[in-house]
Amino acid sequence: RPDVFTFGETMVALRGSGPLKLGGTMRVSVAGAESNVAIGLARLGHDVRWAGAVGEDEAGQLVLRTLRAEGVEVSGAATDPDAPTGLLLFEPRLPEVTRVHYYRAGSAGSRLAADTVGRAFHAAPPRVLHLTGITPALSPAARSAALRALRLAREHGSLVCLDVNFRARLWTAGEAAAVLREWMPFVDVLIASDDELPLCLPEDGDGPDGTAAAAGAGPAGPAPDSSGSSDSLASPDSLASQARALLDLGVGEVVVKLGAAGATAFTCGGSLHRPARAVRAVDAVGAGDAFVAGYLSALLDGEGPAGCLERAVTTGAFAVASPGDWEGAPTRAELGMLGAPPGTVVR
Ligand code: KDG
Repeated sequence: RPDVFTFGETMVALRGSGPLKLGGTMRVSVAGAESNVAIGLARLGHDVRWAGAVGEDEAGQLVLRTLRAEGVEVSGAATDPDAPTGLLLFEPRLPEVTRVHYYRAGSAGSRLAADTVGRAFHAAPPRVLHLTGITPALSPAARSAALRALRLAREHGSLVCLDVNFRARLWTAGEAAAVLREWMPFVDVLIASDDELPLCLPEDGDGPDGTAAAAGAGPAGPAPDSSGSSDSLASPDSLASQARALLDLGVGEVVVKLGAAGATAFTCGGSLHRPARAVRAVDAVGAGDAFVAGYLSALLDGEGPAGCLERAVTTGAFAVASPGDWEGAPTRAELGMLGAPPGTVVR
């Protein structure tokens, strides 16, 4: 069995160095939450498969070539002759703030078919299925593809990991909640930032014990890009009660990303917090995906929540400390580099 199967939209990503409207040069790469996770896992030595759809264009070739070069198996991916590969522009506006512009409506990736995912899953049922809440936001077809994967995972006994990754540019909090709440019975490991948890909880009054109804999932929903930040922290009590409600629904582990404040894992056995690792922040984009890669890597190695959190905050820190979504992801041998004193030269 492969370790992990994941799928979603991966786009060509252009990264500038200042305000986009001023022009200038941009660096060409690829980005997609699920493929970021796939690359992170492949760097750590895992057998990872990615499926998605790209256009029959050079941009699509760049996506597939990059993933292959990173050791991600892409034979299950589809090429759509009738739609282009999507595009994403990153505009660093302040050291701490990056603006994202999508050109993905009607893209090949957003037209991902359930059959593509079904075929790729059947070809080699994985130990872990990883998906994100971005895919169902792309189109009804992509939403059906995700549901097909969830059903197949249950049939084949694959563990399901879901990273909520709420994207306010793609759908509303209400739309997201309607889908994610239905998915909860399939999910074994739920990863979310603190303000995304309410999207997964039953609506007010529907909670298993009526206590943890969707507090905070008001009309505005989570912050536009819910990457977890220390100034939006829910109180520890409300986090714990929301996590408990999700565990009561049958989710095995609820892992809450708290940005610079670290992460907390909740299981039936209790909760465990791990602070973030100190690094000089260069680019926070992709940190959540790197965190997931580290968490799943340790889980596949048989580690418990403490080991999973430890590797997750380490891989997350590597992502924050390097430009790009996935470029700085560590190999297994590099994991120990973090925390070396300034000026360290590895010879
Ligand atoms: O987590 C970073 C990714 O989310 C981003 O680079 C691209 O997948 C992406 C998205 O849809 O926002």
